[in-house]
Amino acid sequence: MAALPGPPRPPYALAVADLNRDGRPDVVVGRVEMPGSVYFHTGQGHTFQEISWNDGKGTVYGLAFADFDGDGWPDIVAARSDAPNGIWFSGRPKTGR
Ligand SMILES: [Ca+2]
Ligand SMILES: [Ca+2]
Repeated sequence: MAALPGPPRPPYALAVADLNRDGRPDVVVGRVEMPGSVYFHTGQGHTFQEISWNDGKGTVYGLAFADFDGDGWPDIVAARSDAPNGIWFSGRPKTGR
């Protein structure tokens, strides 16, 4: 097993997508009332670099990916409870429901 970096935080949703389009799958985690994480595969052994995403509100219970704004980069869409659902474009949050 390769442990993902950072302190232990309970995940609630997890998905895999190549968000930075380097050909290596990355891991996206959503949590309960704390920011989620994107773990970018570094390509150096079983190591990952963590970047946080979202505003840490509510509970992320569903994750999906598509290029919603047509810039060629996958965006994160999250289903949440107790917070607006939202699409995160390259780190810039746009929420709405
Ligand atoms: Ca990647
Ligand atoms: Ca995009």
